[in-house]
Amino acid sequence: MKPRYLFPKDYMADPSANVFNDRVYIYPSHDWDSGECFDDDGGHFQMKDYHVLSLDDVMDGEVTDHGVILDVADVPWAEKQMWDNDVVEKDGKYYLVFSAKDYNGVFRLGVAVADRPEGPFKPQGDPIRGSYSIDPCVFKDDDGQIYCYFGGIWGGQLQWYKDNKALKCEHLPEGKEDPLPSRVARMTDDVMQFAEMPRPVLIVDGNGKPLPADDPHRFFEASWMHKYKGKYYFSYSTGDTHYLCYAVGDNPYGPFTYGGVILEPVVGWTTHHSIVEYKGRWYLFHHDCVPSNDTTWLRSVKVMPLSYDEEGRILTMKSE
Ligand code: FUB
Repeated sequence: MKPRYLFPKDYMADPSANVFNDRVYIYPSHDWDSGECFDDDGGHFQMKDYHVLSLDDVMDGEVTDHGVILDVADVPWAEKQMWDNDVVEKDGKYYLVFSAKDYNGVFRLGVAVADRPEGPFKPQGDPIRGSYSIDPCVFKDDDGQIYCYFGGIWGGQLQWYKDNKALKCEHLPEGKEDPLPSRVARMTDDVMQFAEMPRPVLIVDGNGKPLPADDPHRFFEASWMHKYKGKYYFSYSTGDTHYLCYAVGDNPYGPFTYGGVILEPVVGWTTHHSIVEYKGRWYLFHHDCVPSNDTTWLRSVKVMPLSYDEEGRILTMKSE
């Protein structure tokens, strides 16, 4: 089945798909042409607000755009660059966790709350204490515990942190050094803060050895977590090597054993995705830059069915 571009009317990226009340809600970043030049720190991604899209038939259904659900002008602590976000439901409330730069140019994660999945979302006055970097994924486990996975290298600033402390000088591991890991923290019961210090998300090979920094399949950004047949699938973008990959673990903290490539290189610098089950089928949501003729900062959200083999391996897909 051919992939489907979901919203040709506008440029959107980083789609976080969730099923709420038997409907699929997609929370993307909202790309636009700000006029900023391309740079390795993502200065060309100057997003100012979030929309939510929804549908009830993934490959054919009409897509509803519910309009702006949060504007950076309404977030007291955030100045600019509203990058990836994700939403989790708890006790009938919806918690949008998002990344944006504060007035010191530092990426933080914030929370905004709504009574309905389509918002509007009311932001908290301050970012999550001890949060840093970008690309939150909020995952609710079967026991109701909520975990936040986050982090991104280069423009996402992860290389400025070690053991949850800011460094004086950035450090980007090279060669056979251990790579910079994504982070995971359990959220408090009110879903407003980290309940613990973030822990590194370890991706290991079949012998239990961490993938080294020069492995083209090491973590870069865009964490996502889903559960399939009782196993925890941590998936992510490899950034500058342009893959979406996954690794499998027995619990939400890992370690996760590298599983393979989900999607071969896509058009555009970034790859970012989410994986969700709806009406008994699994789907990969992601973005590329085909409709904008390979303009890195003008991305379009896509969806395609995703399959597993008998051993639970995700079958690699070719993007078109
Ligand atoms: O959309 C801005 C950034 O580009 C995201 O945070 C990254 O994951 C990449 O898609």
